[in-house]
Amino acid sequence: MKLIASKTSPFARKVRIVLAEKNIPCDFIVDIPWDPDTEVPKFNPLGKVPVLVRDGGDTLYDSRVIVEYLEQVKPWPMLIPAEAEAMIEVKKWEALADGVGDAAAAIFIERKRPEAQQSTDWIARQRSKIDNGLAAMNTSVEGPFCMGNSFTLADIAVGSCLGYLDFRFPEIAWRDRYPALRVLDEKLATRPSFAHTLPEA
Ligand code: GSF
Repeated sequence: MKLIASKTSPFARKVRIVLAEKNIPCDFIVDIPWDPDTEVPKFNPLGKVPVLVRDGGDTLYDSRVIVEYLEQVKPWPMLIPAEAEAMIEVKKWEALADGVGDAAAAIFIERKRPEAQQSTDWIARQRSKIDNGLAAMNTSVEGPFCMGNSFTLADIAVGSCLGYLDFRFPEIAWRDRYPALRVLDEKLATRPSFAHTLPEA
């Protein structure tokens, strides 16, 4: 299997952490979808990373489909609970964390445009999604993990999102306002799967 991704994408990091936690071998092909010579559209018509290329050439996207697939391929250690309520709760966490990542990535892209073309309203709207999303996560963390004693995909999605904010928007300083997320992040940072996949330019 091959994972086509950038080293900065929070969605790709989610997949990389799942691969590491499940100890699934996978080649990592770095491709930045914004580069003029990107090959991503050959693998994903949406031109987005991450893309998983299965042995045999079939491709999977997006990150939520990929992690679901990896859970099917190698159920242990279990990252998505089998029990329906807990499974939906994990998916809700993932949607929330991915949504914060989407809003942060949208601001990053907007700020790349010439200053006169940037929309301050659009940036403010995305910023409120980040702030509201972080506040919702902070009040929902049960401890020690998002959903109590079990380490799940919820923690992987949240940790990836927080790492992206540190990387692109350190000025948000989320640790000062969201103590439960700070404690969670400190715990997650001790796992090799998180330590070895930190975003880098
Ligand atoms: C989001 C992927 C995405 O936005 C997923 O895989 O979960 N829902 C999707 N990827 C960005 C890079 S990053 O911000 O993570 C991407 O590939 N953007 C290129 C583009 O043309 O939008």
